[in-house]
Amino acid sequence: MQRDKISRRSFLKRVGGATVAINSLFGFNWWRKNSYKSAEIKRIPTQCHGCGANRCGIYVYVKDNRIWKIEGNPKTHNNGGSVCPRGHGYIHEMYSPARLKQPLKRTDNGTYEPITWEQAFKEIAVQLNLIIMEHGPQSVFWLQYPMANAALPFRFMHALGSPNTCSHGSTCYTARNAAFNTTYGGLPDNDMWESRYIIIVGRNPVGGIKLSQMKELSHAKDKGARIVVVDPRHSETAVIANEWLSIKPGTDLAFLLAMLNVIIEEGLYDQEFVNNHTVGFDKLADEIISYPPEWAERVCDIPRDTIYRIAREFASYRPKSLIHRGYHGGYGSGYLNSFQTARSVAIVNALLGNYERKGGLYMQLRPELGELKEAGHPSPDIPKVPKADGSGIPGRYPAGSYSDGISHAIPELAISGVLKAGFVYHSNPARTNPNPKRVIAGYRNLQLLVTIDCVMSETAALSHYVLPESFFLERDDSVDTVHSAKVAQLTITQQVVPPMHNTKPLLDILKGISKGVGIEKYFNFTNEELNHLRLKPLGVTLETLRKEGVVEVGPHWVEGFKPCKTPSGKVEIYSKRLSGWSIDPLPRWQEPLLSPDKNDPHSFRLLHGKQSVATHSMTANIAILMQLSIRYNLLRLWMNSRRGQRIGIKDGDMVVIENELGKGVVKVRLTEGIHPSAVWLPSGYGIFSQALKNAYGIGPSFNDFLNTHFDPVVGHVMSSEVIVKVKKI
Ligand SMILES: Nc1nc2c(c(=O)[nH]1)N[C@H]1C(S)=C(S)[C@@H](COP(=O)(O)OP(=O)(O)OC[C@H]3O[C@@H](n4cnc5c(=O)[nH]c(N)nc54)[C@H](O)[C@@H]3O)O[C@H]1N2
Ligand SMILES: Nc1nc2c(c(=O)[nH]1)N[C@H]1C(S)=C(S)[C@@H](COP(=O)(O)OP(=O)(O)OC[C@H]3O[C@@H](n4cnc5c(=O)[nH]c(N)nc54)[C@H](O)[C@@H]3O)O[C@H]1N2
Ligand SMILES: [Mo]
Repeated sequence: MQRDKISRRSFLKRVGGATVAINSLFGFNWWRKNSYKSAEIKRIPTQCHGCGANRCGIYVYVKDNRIWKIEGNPKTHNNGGSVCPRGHGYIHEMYSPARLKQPLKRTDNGTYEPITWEQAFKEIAVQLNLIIMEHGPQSVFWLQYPMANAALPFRFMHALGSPNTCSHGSTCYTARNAAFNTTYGGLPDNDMWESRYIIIVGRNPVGGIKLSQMKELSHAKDKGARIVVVDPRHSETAVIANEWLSIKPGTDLAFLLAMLNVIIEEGLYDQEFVNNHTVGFDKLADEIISYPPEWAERVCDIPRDTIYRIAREFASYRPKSLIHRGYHGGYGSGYLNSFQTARSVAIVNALLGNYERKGGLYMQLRPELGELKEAGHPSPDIPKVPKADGSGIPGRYPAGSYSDGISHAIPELAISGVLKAGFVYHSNPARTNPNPKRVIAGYRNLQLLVTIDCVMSETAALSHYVLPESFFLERDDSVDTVHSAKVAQLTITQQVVPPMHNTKPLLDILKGISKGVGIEKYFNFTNEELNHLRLKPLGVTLETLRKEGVVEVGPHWVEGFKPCKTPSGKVEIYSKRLSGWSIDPLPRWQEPLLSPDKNDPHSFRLLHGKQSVATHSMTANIAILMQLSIRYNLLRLWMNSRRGQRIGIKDGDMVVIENELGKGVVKVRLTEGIHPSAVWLPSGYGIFSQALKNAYGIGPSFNDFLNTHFDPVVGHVMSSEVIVKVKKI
């Protein structure tokens, strides 16, 4: 109890000023006395924006134009009636004094002055015109969150003539996506609900929250399914698993190759599926002999007997067994071998016929939304120039996707002068990309940087112009789709309350800038018209969608193989396309790029990951979420107890993490729950924008220690290829 009191007090001391400000802005007492009791309660469905990834359906309860509370919309697949801590926390951002309240322009002395929208649009357009005239449209980039509104910036950039639009994907999931695209022709989902044996490799849906997956996992467990978590860390998901395999980080590929070895050598695979629906099995069978569990145990630290047992058990449940498709932690963008690791996950599932089967992986159905051109609106052509970051280009990053690109290449391209101007929309690369010093140097080198955000993020604070977007509860977005289930759903983010400040939604911002650069004909529509058109082919009215918040659109997924969108139409165990690019066409063992120094007891691999109370950098400033972190002592570096003892570190000690790039101080959590070769740092801290007072200066970020890498297949960030020294202060 005592500890809790102290942490709460010290927390309030840190956020003191902000707490007072929040209270006066809320005017909560005034509101409670004057309008709370008599006000009509409206319940408006919309989507939660507390994380970029999920867009859960919620009901917002509004009294007298004030948000009272939110609840999960029980009809949405993504969350089925629940809301996670970040969702509840994020609505507080609406009333935060840190919100941007009007457009801002950087002055010569580095401060910001408020300007009108008209001035902002005019000046940005003039500068954009000059830059395009001198350096061409491809010198302009746009970085954004991948989400429902994403089509609008592509339209804007294509109209300008630039292919350089990218998402945060290169720091998140591009290795995984490219691997599943190569193997299956698309990214499948997991049917954990029906599965009897679930292996999860480096994914933690309970901490890196996806509410639907948490529900599916507990349902499967209740029905007697076996859950195996392969993770160097005893994660929140490992807590509910039957078995936790503490793997040496960066070596999942060895574990999976050995699984393939047992499945093939012992003939445990689905012969019929392999014969009819895959290519290259024989080539894999020839090579896989080199990877028995006896070999793998030396590489990945999982005992050979365990690998044999798991492979046999897992295969015995086929096709109602699956290896989870993963996301970020294990092989999204972590290691040099992440692409081949994700390929191996896809191949194990395919050999057992766990693909397009109940209880296995399956391809979600995507409804075809209507388009603006159907109402005669002109569509700009896709520019023919290649992407400046090299994604999707043979000889550079051939398997990279056009829409994700390589966001962390921007600083380099800005320093070399290839990029001159850019827009950052709903993203914060100065905090979420590797090596902030280099990101800052790169972005500062741009002639024009415009950030569209709701707060003064680290990236906004580098920008020439900062444009405030209305908060998600204050605006309408493009109609969205939810695919992560056996039938697709349409959903929508719609306005719940009027904007509090002088802010605009994205479409109005694009309209404003497009006038001055002569591309306004591409934005001659309202959001309402866009949404009507998106819905038109699906036979759903905007009115119904607004009322329900979510509407199912068929057809339902049915079991059974469908031709893959791969060159052969089959599951490509062997990929000719990869061999044409001089990339291993079969998964073969590949060491991680870096390894800790075995002779130095202070040397560790630095891992990072999600905690339930934070989304990347974007929620750190929310007082109530940061308070939960402090209340539960969440900001600690996990270190293996034996390793700690060896270097004189006790549980709760303060330590310095250091390498050639960065230095940071943090408290240690000694635990048996982490592989001895690594330390693990939660990833929601390290805010250095001084405007974000509740989070400023609290804890380091893994990015402070991470060099700028590009893997050779998709150019992803390799965010776990980082070695640090840890010492007691
Ligand atoms: N609370 C919360 N939830 C989120 C988000 C958030 O910011 N906060 N963000 C959303 C987004 S964008 C994403 S991408 C997902 C991420 O979701 P996840 O990928 O599940 O999250 P992570 O915490 O990055 O990593 C998962 C696990 O991988 C483990 N891991 C690290 N290295 C290795 C390795 O080499 N091998 C293996 N086997 N395991 C390893 C980590 O210990 C961690 O437990 O979460 C989504 N949900
Ligand atoms: N430090 C750190 N770095 C990371 C990660 C991490 O957890 N921590 N995770 C990695 C992963 S998995 C991912 S996916 C990426 C994510 O990388 P980013 O997309 O850069 O991460 P966020 O912190 O979510 O940044 C979102 C930005 O959008 C702003 N924003 C929020 N809502 C709105 C809105 O409605 N409109 C507008 N215009 N802006 C809005 C937020 O204020 C914030 O500045 O980062 C990767 N790198
Ligand atoms: Mo992510």
